[in-house]
Amino acid sequence: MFVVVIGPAAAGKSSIAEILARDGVLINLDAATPSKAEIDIRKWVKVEELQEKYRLGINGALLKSMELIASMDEWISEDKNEFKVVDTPGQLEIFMYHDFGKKIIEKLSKHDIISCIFVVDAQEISSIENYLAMLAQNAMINLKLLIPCITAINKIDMVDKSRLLKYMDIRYIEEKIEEGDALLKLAKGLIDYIEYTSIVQRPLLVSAKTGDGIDDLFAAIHEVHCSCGDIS
Ligand SMILES: Nc1nc2c(ncn2[C@@H]2O[C@H](COP(=O)(O)OP(=O)(O)O)[C@@H](O)[C@H]2O)c(=O)[nH]1
Ligand SMILES: [Mg+2]
Repeated sequence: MFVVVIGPAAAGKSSIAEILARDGVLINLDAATPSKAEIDIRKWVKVEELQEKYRLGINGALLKSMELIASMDEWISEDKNEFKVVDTPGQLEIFMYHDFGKKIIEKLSKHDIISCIFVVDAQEISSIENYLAMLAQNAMINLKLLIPCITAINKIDMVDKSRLLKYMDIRYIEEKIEEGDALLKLAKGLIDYIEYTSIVQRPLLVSAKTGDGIDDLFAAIHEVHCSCGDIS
């Protein structure tokens, strides 16, 4: 199985990928960041070299790196018995907007089944609106990549866990939305949209630092393929 770890910069993707790969193989596709991964894309593609060669800024060079990675085969480990964790750069648009991310997923799917983990930073979820926006992003990733994607809310050691657990209760969200006005319709529509599009609906609260929730994350990764994606 490939487990592709996606998410914004500094959410903790690499930290989680390293933990998940303890009993498997770590593949680093972030061509900008040195990594201890067994398979490191920087052996073939380095962002700083692309910047110089194509006269690109950091973002353009990272996009270029994903284009090259999508057309390469060297980095794909073919052993079907292995648990392969794929770490990615923090440019979410690679997966949500451009087709390079999709091409990389298609390439992987020729070799083995794939799960995806969408890692977000718990500290960024300071309101129900932020929580809903985060779920909508996960729904978009599901839609764009067509693979089951588990949301892992990381750095749970840094926030009040009970507040996040409240947001995860759909009745609490509906109550709060009723109290608001301007964005009422949008938020209600968003809940319907998320329920309709999300394959995996229950976000997991984890901490790469303390190890909290990591067992649940492992279980969800294995469960997502065994139960046709329904872990809600
Ligand atoms: N407190 C805390 N810090 C974390 C956690 N996970 C990652 N970090 C820190 O967040 C920063 C970014 O982590 P990194 O894994 O490099 O994020 P990435 O850019 O998404 O790959 C680093 O300083 C990590 O030590 C966590 O669960 N709790
Ligand atoms: Mg990283």
